[in-house]
Amino acid sequence: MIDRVASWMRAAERVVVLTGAGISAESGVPVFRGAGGLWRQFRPEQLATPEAFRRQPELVWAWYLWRRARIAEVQPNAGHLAIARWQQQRAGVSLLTQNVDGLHARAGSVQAIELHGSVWRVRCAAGCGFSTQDEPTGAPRTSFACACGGGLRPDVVWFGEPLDAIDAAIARVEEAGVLVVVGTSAVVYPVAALPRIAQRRGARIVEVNVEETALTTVADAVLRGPAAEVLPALASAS
Ligand code: BJW
Ligand code: ZN
Repeated sequence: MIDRVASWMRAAERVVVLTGAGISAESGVPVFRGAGGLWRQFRPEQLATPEAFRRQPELVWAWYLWRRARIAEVQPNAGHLAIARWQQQRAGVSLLTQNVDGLHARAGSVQAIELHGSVWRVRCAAGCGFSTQDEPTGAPRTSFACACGGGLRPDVVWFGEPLDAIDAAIARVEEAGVLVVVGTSAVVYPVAALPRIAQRRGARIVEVNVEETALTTVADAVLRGPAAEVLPALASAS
């Protein structure tokens, strides 16, 4: 199967890689759903919504600062690195990620579209337009007030909020010959719709995941296994 997928990738003018939390699992970043998932300890509607932030900004910020601290102490893995190398070695490989951890950039990927934002970016919740980027190597953030008098929030996409980059992502997958979907449960929309959009335009859909997902029956090929093993193997085969 891996050789078949590798030959599709060689033949494709444009390859798009779409990643989810599973690609960072082997770096030690907890996924959202399933065993060890972040949502097991915290209900999403408690923390990842604009309402939760309005009600309890301190609690929501504490969750993000805890996640930042975990992310800051881990490293990109062989899966992130394989994608970055593809982008450097051949033209036409673009990366869409649902992840907010910034590990693709740390692995050397360029111009990843971060569909759900980044835990390292902060913006004004009152909408004055202020935005800034914190560094994983810096001291933990202690100020949550904007100069305009409003509060600062993590620049991530919560449930019920629009994805600024979704049109750009749709345009990318519509041009793809192959869409490699890595480590996502494929249940959160609108990102979960991207594989079908790509397939309608003729792309081959490849799933890389340790488990069966909502995408498995749609995929043209399924590579079962951890991303940090499957992606380097696919890279050597292609
Ligand atoms: C491995 C592995 C290894 C493990 N190797 N694999 C009812 C029906 C349909 C839709 C809706 C509905 N009700 C509401 C909606 C819409 C809603 C939605 O989709 N909800 C569903 C959950 C029901 N979507 C939204 O609200 C979105 N916005 C929207 O629709 O706006 C409309 C609008 C338009 C115009 C104006 C205004 C509004 C926004 C969604 C935002 C999602 N945000 C989060 C949080 C981001 C910030 C943060 O991180 O705190 O994004 S939720 C969370 O889920 C996060 C993730 O990016 C996202 C996806 O999760 P992911 O990556 O798939 O992770 P997991 O844990 O689910 O899966 C991990 C996978 O890895 C598993 O498959 C494992 O097997 C695998 N794995 N180890 C390979 N080593
Ligand atoms: Zn402000």
